[in-house]
Amino acid sequence: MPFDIRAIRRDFPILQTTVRGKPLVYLDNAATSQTPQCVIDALTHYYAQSNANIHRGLHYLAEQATLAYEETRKRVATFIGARSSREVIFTRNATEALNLVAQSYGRATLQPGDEILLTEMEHHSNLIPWQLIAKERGAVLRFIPVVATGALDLSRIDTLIGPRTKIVAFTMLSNVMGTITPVRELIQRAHAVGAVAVIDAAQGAAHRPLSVAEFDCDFLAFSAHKMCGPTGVGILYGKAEHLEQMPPFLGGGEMIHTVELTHSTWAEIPHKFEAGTPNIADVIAFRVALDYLATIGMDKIWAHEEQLTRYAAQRLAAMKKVTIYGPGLEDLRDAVIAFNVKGIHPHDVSQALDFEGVAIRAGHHCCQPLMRRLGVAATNRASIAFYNTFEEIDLFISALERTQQFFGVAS
Ligand code: 7TS
Repeated sequence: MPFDIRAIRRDFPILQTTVRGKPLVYLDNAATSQTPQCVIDALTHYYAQSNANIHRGLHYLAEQATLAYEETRKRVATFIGARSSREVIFTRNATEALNLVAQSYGRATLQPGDEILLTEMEHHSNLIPWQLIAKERGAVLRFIPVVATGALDLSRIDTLIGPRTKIVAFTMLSNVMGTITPVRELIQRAHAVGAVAVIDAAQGAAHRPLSVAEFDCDFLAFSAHKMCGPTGVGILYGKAEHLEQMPPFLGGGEMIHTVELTHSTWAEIPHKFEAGTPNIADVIAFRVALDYLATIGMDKIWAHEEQLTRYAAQRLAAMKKVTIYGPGLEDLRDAVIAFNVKGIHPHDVSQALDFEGVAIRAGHHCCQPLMRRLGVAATNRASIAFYNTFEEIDLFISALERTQQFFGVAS
């Protein structure tokens, strides 16, 4: 199917709306993506036609809802190249998926003095869970540094990874700088010392084709809401051999095999990790989002976004008094650009752009250690999705030029 941007944009009702009387230019996709009509329809259809609790009732609706929910699990498995849908666990978001690994795998395996290797560019969601479990188990956190170009500095990796390293957890794609991390290389390094590799694909899964089988990662986490799906659905992929050994994360209904008053046994994976009534409607609608992305093609999505990101970075770089953080114009960068405008606080830039209908994010982007590394308290961030256009980048840049003029720091 050809990449027809006009047709794609018609699929998203929100992209037809205006904000403060201006056409919406949505460049906050790293925070959450917009939702196509087919996903909205799937949600309405579920509540109108097949609402029931799953995995328990024997009536028609319960059966239909259960089938549809499990259908999404199979769809996710295919989408990420997992060997089996048993390796796909539904959580609330990527954050909960990463906490699950830390609280279950981490608590069961970490010994005092063991090391967890992270990077300096992690989102707090892939940092705090490890801080919590490291403190509890007496484990030590180590960090791969980030250099000025936003890349990971692997020159001293041999001093950071070794026999004490038990977990290596890192993002596929920086949610601040758009840096693409060397996923395969890091996974191989982790496995070479017997550590497990945990991939935070919250950004990565939305932008590039990925295969957990090809990566050979042990765990991978992402969120549906960053890839055209509803909010409230996260995915944890885990190799069956790990998941089978791991204790439950949360206890309650539907995760048990037998229950006595004082002890219990657990259901098979993946159900062992899905206590209580899950987010049925949103999981079911997420299948439609994955079908939608697959119909367009993740390779085409990546190719379009790559061009747009390059164009946006070039236009920003051509402006005076604008600093871009992370990869240079010649380096690979994916969908995310952090920048500051000299003399204007990022919150003011963001607010001024909002008056023009342009939505970006300003702040620390849940990456306070990275902000310190970059020597700033906050940045602006424009983040791109496949439904964005070159015209929208132009509107963003001209709104930014007017902002500079308004604040008297015109280039
Ligand atoms: N990891 C990365 C790399 C992220 O970018 C985010 C969310 C998360 C984990 C957490 O995802 P959640 O769905 O569990 O919240 N990032 C952002 C962002 O950059 N702006 O808003 C949310």
